[in-house]
Amino acid sequence: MSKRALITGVTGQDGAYLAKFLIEKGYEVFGTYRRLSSPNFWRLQSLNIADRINLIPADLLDGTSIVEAMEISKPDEIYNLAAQSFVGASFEQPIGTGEITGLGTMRVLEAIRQVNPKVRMYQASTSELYGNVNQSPQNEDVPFHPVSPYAAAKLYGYWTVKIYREGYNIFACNGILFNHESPLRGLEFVTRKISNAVAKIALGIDNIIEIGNLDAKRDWGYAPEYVESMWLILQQDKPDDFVIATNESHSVKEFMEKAFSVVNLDWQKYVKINKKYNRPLDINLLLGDASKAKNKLGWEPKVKFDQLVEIMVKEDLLRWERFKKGEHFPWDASNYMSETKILTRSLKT
Ligand code: NAP
Ligand code: F7E
Repeated sequence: MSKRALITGVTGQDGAYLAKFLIEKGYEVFGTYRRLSSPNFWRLQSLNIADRINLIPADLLDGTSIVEAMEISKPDEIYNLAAQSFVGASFEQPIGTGEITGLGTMRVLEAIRQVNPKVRMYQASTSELYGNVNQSPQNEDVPFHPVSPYAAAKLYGYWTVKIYREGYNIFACNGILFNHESPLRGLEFVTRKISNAVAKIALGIDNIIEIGNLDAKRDWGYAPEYVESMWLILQQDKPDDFVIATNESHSVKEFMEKAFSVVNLDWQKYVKINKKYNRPLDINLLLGDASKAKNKLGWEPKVKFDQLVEIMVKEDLLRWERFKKGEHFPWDASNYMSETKILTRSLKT
């Protein structure tokens, strides 16, 4: 009989890639989605898997709906990916972020404890837990020092996982994933914001990108590879926590330079600094050490920085070209106010 997996947050970047990966492994995949006034299935549609997932409405704010999702799906494995995941927004909505990203994890663990403690659970923990540490690279033993409401909420989630593992013997694991990106990344995150802007500028649809802290450095990997590590973590004999990273760190400025070089343009002509994108606190440098994952899971990243940037810029170029030709395809641009203005303007010209 095929294994059953329940993914919270299946409509997000990682949820979509993980669902595809598990379907290809022969799993029966269930995924939770939020009831919104407009459906948000563009990622599942663009991967051609929307009709291969059993979709269940559930919200991490509502514990009853998670219990219900567990009862419907009867999973062997739960991947808790749902979160208010944008660090910037966590400063504007700190309470909501705490409720969803922090307490939401406890609601999933409680549902497991009550419905079926044998279920294995993956928790989407994050390199944001490290905050501004002095120790680099960061491995599983480096102490946490969160510097955002998002990171504080994730820290709560991280510890609840450990408490339920040790206290109730639940197979619950933290994947401490460093930033991972893809063409399915939300447009508010810096990498996709840049790849999307570069595509528009190269095609003459736009002429500027406004950006915040160019000096921040991140360890950026490729999301489709990172979701494989989530599955590997749950296939081990014992529950454990793992850092997943590329062991390379690059600045936002380097990302910008590389992205513009893909379309043979000089980035400095198009970039404007706007302080409104700065955060009250930001992390200067993140650099992961994923040796434990390599040794125990056999996981290693293949796509590195330059290739990642190229993949993202080329896919956004393709999208804007298809849009200009009048094609209809699953895409997120129309969900964003800034893009809607450009879409309308382009249609008129
Ligand atoms: P994402 O694209 O922002 O997806 C988040 C998902 O959570 C979406 O499906 C969203 O649904 C759902 N969600 C938000 N609020 C919810 C609620 N109240 N109840 C139920 N679902 C809710 O994030 P991602 O990049 O795929 O990341 C997946 C997870 O990994 C997140 O927990 C994130 O914090 C964590 N993480 C991400 C990275 C990274 O670099 N990507 C690194 C480390 C950890 P809608 O579609 O309805 O908004
Ligand atoms: O910012 C700087 C910004 O929003 C990266 C989430 O998936 O990864 C992600 O969090 C850096 C920061 O990602 C802009 O200040 C400059 O220093 O793309 P980001 P993030 O905050 O690293 C972690 C691992 C997660 O867990 C999160 O869920 O880029 N930056 N200018 C900017 N960032 C944005 N968004 N927009 C700018 O204009």
